[in-house]
Amino acid sequence: MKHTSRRDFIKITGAGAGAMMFARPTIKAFSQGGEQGDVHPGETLTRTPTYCEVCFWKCAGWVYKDKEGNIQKIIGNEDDPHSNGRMCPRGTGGVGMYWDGDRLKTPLIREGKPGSQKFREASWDEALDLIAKKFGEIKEKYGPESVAVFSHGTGGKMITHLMKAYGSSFIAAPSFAQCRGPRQVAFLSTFGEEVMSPERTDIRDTKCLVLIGSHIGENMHNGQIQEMSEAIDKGATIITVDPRYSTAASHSKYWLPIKPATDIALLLAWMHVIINEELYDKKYVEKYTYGFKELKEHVKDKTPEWAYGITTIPPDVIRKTAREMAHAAPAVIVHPGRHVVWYGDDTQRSRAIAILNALLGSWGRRGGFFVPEGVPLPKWPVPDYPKPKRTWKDFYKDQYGLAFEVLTSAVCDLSIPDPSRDWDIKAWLVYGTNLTASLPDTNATLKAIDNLDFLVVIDTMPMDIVSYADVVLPECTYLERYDGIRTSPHRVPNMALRMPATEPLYNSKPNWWIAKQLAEKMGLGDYFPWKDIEQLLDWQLKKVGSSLEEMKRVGVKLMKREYDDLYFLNGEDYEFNTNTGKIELYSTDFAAAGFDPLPDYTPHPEPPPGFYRLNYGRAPMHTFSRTANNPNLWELRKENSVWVNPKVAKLWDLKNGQYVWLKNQDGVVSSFPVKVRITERIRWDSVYMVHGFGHKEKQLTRAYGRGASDSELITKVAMDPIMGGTGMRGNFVTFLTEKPGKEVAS
Ligand SMILES: Nc1nc2c(c(=O)[nH]1)N[C@H]1C(S)=C(S)[C@@H](COP(=O)(O)OP(=O)(O)OC[C@H]3O[C@@H](n4cnc5c(=O)[nH]c(N)nc54)[C@H](O)[C@@H]3O)O[C@H]1N2
Ligand SMILES: Nc1nc2c(c(=O)[nH]1)N[C@H]1C(S)=C(S)[C@@H](COP(=O)(O)OP(=O)(O)OC[C@H]3O[C@@H](n4cnc5c(=O)[nH]c(N)nc54)[C@H](O)[C@@H]3O)O[C@H]1N2
Ligand code: SF4
Ligand SMILES: [Mo]
Repeated sequence: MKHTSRRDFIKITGAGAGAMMFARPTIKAFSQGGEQGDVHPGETLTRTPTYCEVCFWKCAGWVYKDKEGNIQKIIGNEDDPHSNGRMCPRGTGGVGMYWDGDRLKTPLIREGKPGSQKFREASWDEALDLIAKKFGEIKEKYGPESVAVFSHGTGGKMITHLMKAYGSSFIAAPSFAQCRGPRQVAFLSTFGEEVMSPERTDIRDTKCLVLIGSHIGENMHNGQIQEMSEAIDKGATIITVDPRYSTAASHSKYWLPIKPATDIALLLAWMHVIINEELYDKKYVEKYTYGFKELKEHVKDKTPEWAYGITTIPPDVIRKTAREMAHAAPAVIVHPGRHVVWYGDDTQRSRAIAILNALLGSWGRRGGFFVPEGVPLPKWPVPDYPKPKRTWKDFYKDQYGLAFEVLTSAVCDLSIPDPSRDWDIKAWLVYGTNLTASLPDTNATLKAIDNLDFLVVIDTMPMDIVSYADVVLPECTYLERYDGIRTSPHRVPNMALRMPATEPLYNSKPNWWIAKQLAEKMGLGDYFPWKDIEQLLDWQLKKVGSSLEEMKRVGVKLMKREYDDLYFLNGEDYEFNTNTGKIELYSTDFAAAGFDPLPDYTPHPEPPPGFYRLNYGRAPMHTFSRTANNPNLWELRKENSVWVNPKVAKLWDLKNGQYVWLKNQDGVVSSFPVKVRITERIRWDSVYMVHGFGHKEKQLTRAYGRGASDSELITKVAMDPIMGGTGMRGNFVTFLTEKPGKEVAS
């Protein structure tokens, strides 16, 4: 067993961070651990509160400025349960988003024909007038549902509020069908509640943490990493199931290098052992669950020997790890993961994870899953939204029965005219999401865009999606604006404030201002009745016993729990929010919607000869495609590489550091070459790369042409029939050592 101290773990996970040199000379400090809060001797710095937007963990921190108003550093807020006073390397480097000289600086309007790459600068008034006019015309001619919205990130709330007031019902985000959707549906059907964000995993107090492809360590979700290192210090057992030797695997007692796409078989075999050896929590299962008999029958023949043939994990390892979990129970977490859209049967895999947790009695128990509580911030009263005439469900009556958010793929499909329909989506408003990198099958996205009458993009950077817009609105960064109060539920209910540390650079504006201005121009001013966001926030905060003035001082405010139920299910009666009022091992929701009520293993396609499965994930110092051009984080990692097993490298005569092009099963070739990294840490049947590189937009002066884009190579999507998740890990690539000619690069 390999115990690693917290210090080591943080050091490993934040690789290179300690030696970080910032591109802007004015930014001197990198704050981690003990350095936090240190102010340079002789300098007088002032500080304002924020919460980070470099990823969706939303850590609260302080932005320090010198006398000239230059931002010097961002450090964690000690009271914040998301960060515990520390930011991750991306959060500290977030200031690079503010300094990036490539930022969008002023509104832009496309000149000439659709598709022309010529934009002219415009005033806010002109750009917003144009949008209001176009949206007005579309509403009149086709109905307001013909304008679809894609949004991601905190500011999206204001924009979606505006568009719901307008009457739009097609409001989609990549956080559902490209990320957490399967786990949300699975946990909701099993426990009647979701896992939420930050996850309600009680990692701090766990005795056994099972990670199934959840690569905490590369996935830098701050509080989660800190709790994991705390648990390791306290002797928790880590079991990592990952075809790749991940950072988490290197800190694990057991690393199970599973054959990709076979996890459900392993999960069923674990259930088999736990039930057969009577290791499950009998009292809990009897009192709180529904369908144990059916489950027992279902996994009767799912022996470790059966799973061995599928997963390549030896039977004795399956038995030993099942026993480890049971011995730690109920202080055990089979982690639900987060980006779970892999193979198209992901809701069933997530269900298997949920069921395993139920057998172990970990839901609602210390060291398992706690019960989070949020702050109920009131909404400023506004008129009801108009009732939409159409929703996406009207077009997918017999499909994706358990999806409860709009599918991004449905918006794309409905934007392409089809003779079987007399109605199409005509325009998109895209806020804070780089769709050509975030949605798989880029060509389908581009085809939909080609068919639009009008595309508006609100972004901070000239990202790829921006180049397709008819109108571009430059938002200021999170460091230059207010946003809604962060109230994500946690062990202790809490609120965090984001306020401008400095005036917006250039001619950029905050989302709340953009939404309110547009609302007024569109005759929807009633939906934005407050004078400015300060008035709104102060009103909301006063209703819960605080004020804007107080939040500016403290940044984070911890509140009292209303209910003393952080852990429950120790024998008390409890009614779950499911059809049966019980934890559903056997899902009545799934049965009613025509899906297998108990998860089953189904085989998935294997790589064709000469091809390797395209596996992808995160790098600790980058977030998706949004940070590739950030001067501070770019310094830490300028491009991605493709991980290749030594056996494969030998076969192809590849050398470490050599550049290759990747070609997928459909003949799509990466736009740019990518550096080979030869390593035993990846199985011979797969290659691995970090998502978010290979930018094609030349205005991104640092990120342009660096590395390869996984999204581009993900042309085959395995749709999850249950909720429309876009399974992305069924794509296969091969190597091209020469720059491909025109005929292959089509
Ligand atoms: N191939 C592939 N696809 C994936 C994934 C993957 O690993 N591989 N991951 C999936 C997952 S888990 C997720 S959650 C999604 C993420 O999907 P996205 O959130 O779309 O990811 P990004 O590529 O970071 O795009 C964010 C965009 O918002 C802009 N932006 C950043 N800050 C602001 C701001 O304050 N205001 C405005 N207006 N814009 C801002 C950035 O410049 C960028 O254009 O992607 C999914 N898609
Ligand atoms: N630094 C950083 N951290 C982030 C983000 C970021 O952009 N940057 N994004 C955040 C977001 S929104 C999300 S959703 C999360 C995503 O983070 P996770 O939920 O942890 O991501 P996954 O993509 O599910 O997991 C990637 C891992 O799955 C493994 N894997 C691939 N195929 C299989 C398989 O068949 N079986 C098993 N068992 N494992 C497999 C890969 O080898 C890799 O180690 O990260 C979050 N944290
Ligand atoms: S985990 Fe890092 S990038 Fe994400 S919000 Fe926290 S500090 Fe920011
Ligand atoms: Mo995600």
